[in-house]
Amino acid sequence: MIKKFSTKKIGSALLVSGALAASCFAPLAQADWKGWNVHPAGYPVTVAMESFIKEAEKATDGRVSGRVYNGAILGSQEDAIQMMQVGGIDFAEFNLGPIGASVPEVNVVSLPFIFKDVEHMHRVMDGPVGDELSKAMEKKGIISLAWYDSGSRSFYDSRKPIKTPEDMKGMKFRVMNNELYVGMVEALGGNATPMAYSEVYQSLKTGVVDGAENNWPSYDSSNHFEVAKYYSLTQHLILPETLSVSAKAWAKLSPEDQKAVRKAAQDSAEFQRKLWAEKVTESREKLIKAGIQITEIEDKSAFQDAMAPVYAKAVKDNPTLAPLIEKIRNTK
Ligand code: BDP
Repeated sequence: MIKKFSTKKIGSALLVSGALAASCFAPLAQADWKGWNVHPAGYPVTVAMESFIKEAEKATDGRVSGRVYNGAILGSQEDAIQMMQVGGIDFAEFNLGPIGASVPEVNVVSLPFIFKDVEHMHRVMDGPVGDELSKAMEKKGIISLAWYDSGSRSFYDSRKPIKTPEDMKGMKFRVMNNELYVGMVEALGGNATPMAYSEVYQSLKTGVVDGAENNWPSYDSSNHFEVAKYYSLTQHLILPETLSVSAKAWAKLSPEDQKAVRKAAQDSAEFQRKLWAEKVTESREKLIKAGIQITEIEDKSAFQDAMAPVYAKAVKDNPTLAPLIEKIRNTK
């Protein structure tokens, strides 16, 4: 009697031998990278990250590929920074604010009003200070490949316009995870509580906090404007962001592939900066139509002067910040 093989069995036998053949003949292991992202689809960071991983795949003939997980579904930014340090995620786009909690040198960019404007921040980050911060991050397992933009952050709240620091008295603001920001809000007379980004909408809505602070595109995409309509243009922070790869994933690449992936990251940063500029205008126009109340603050000196103790404490806690502050101030 001829023994009949079920097609299912033949199929799985073929699959197994196929997989064996692939693993024997593949020239190099293929890296399938997991990418962390806090933002939603369509946000400039998201679009640029997707373009990065696609270009990296092309440039390495598929030896690197990956997927971007949006909306912080892999965990909060605070957790993701730690996950990257142990190789639990392979690439991510982080704001340098929360990175300062793990890499103290990076706190220099979180000193309020340290940059004159976005162009100054670009000159600093594209020069020796940017390189120094990359090296400090590398020592902590985070390989920064390119700097992305996130504009300037201003306060918004559900109660009233902020024209002077006195207006912040008695109000509670959410800040990103970094003690320095708690000190910043307290020096201005308010109260602050660090909180994950995903929790802010509900906290504003229910009055757990009165306000938060962010740039135009995030104020828009997070829908915080719906529950905190007073946007007061303090522009106290201009924070760079980083497209990074975990040191563990990076070490598995050949030098040629590292070069190709770095190039894909830098091209994506150029793309992101263009998308960013467009998004700022789009969000501002949309939110004005939606009825938010903007407060322009021509003279920011009261806010700036109040930052002296914040700088003093930051330098006392971490003396390596002093020369970095100098270098940023000397960057024309
Ligand atoms: C956005 C940043 C994002 C932060 C968020 C926040 O791009 O990385 O998570 O602010 O405030 O502007 O948490």
